[in-house]
Amino acid sequence: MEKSIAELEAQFQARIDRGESIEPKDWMPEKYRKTHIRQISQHANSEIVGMLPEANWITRAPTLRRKTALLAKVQDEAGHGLYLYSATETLGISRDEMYEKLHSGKAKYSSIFNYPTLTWADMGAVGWLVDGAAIINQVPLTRTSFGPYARAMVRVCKEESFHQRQGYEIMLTLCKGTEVQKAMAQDALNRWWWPSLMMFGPPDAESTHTAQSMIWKLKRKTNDELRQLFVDITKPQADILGLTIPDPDLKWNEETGHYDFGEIDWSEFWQVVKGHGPMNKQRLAARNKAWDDGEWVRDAALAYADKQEAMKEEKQELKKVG
Ligand code: BYC
Repeated sequence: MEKSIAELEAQFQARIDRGESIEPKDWMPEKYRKTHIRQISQHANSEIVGMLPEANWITRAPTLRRKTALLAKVQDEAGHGLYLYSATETLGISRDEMYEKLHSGKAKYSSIFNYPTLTWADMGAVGWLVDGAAIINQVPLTRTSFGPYARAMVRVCKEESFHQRQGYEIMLTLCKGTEVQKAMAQDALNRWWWPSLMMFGPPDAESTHTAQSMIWKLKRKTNDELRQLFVDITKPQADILGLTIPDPDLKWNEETGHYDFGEIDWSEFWQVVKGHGPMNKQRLAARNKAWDDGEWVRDAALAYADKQEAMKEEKQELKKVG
């Protein structure tokens, strides 16, 4: 007798509760598939759009060593995007459809990449804070229930820790430098601190997807838990740099064993998510331009593939005749 959807869903949830990995060909509820397409494709988009703010500084890196490290980092982000688009494709959506949604502004990517990178110190602050936040968010995702996503995260996290260190080292060098260099590092921290806290998403009480995603083990920690962890880890790092986090309410709380921190400006977050951040238009325009400029490469690759196919068929015909 065929199982009802309710029975299949119960069996599916039991597999997740036992800690089994869900693979692309396994039966899964339609909502599980859809929310994974949503989150993983948004994540892939973030990696690709996330290349832009840092690519902006490759030609202006102060030394050859810095340039090489920054180039490698930006290239790594492209790789992360590709693993994640591939993982999403296993759920039955094509890469072209995901690109189309990104380019038309329908698909989301992380709010953080809609802020400008104004000085070299921003390369330090982005590596330290943005990649630092990414690691905190993504380490729990190495245990996410969907196999291809979990496996992609293992490699991504290894690379992100190199990125975080190169960013922190830039900050450390600036902070040990002249007064002007230290001021530049402080200014970058002032601009990137609050947007970095927003990366973790809205407060749990207002998060649309957290509750269900925790049940499916798509998310292993909530937005607020991860944000708190980030603050607790990052504050001592700022102290080592001798920099001040721009939050007068940030203080150690003996009772909770965590740092308390000030109110986040959620209206700014939603403005950016809705497309009205400082750089939203430029980011989308840059992605669209890259897509249009790459048309001849896609055409040439397709023409080559068609030609190869035609030659193969011709050879097979000749074999038959001969
Ligand atoms: N920006 O119910 P919620 C990187 C949306 S790449 C924009 O809590 P969820 C890096 C959310 O999509 C960093 N939108 O959602 C790359 C939802 O809208 P929809 C990217 C956001 O999914 C290059 C609505 O708000 N990392 O690190 O349960 C260089 C309600 O939110 C944001 C990932 O993508 C945001 N910040 O939780 C350097 C990690 N936050 O979809 C570094 C994987 C929320 O209903 N993703 N929204 O239209 C996640 O862990 C989760 O998706 C989130 C959000 C924690 C981000």
